[in-house]
Amino acid sequence: DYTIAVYPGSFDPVTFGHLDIIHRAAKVFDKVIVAVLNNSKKNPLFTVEERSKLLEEATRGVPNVEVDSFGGLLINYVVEKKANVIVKGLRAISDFESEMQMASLNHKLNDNVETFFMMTSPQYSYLSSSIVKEIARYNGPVADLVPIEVENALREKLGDEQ
Ligand code: COD
Repeated sequence: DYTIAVYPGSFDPVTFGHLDIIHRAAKVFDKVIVAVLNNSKKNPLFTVEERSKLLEEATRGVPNVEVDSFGGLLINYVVEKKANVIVKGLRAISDFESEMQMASLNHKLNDNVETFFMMTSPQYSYLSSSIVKEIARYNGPVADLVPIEVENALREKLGDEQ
């Protein structure tokens, strides 16, 4: 069977932690759709278009990865894309509770879709988009945490605040 996996997130912005999950998922599943949540309510730093563009630049070398965006319920989007798997990354115990809740709820909404978890690589276990934004806001070094395009976009976006 051809397995299509959806890897959903805010990706505000994409980090090396996200990219590690994307690369590893691309080896396991036939196609990986990275789905950017259109979440104006969460007050993201980057627009959904900016977040998608940064993801596209960062995943250009991986042929079976596609970047898209979605709004509303994730499970409806997954069905619309004819996908059968949701991929999530797990960093710490703190991720577990909400991820367990979302996986259970999504399975209750549609039991043909399974959520697969990948453990973060140890070197990225501390990494999150929020941490990256905080470091960038105070002019700290983010080169080890995000691709160069993201670093530049952060500098541009936060330039007026500094
Ligand atoms: N290492 C490994 N994995 C990581 C790392 C890292 N360093 N950093 C992040 N991740 C993983 C996260 O655990 C997550 O799985 C994914 O990458 C995306 O992370 P974020 O922070 O960009 O995205 P979130 O957590 O804000 O995304 C939440 C969703 C968009 C998935 C969720 O809100 C959702 O599904 N919303 C749609 C509405 C819906 O259906 N709600 C009901 C759900 S039951």
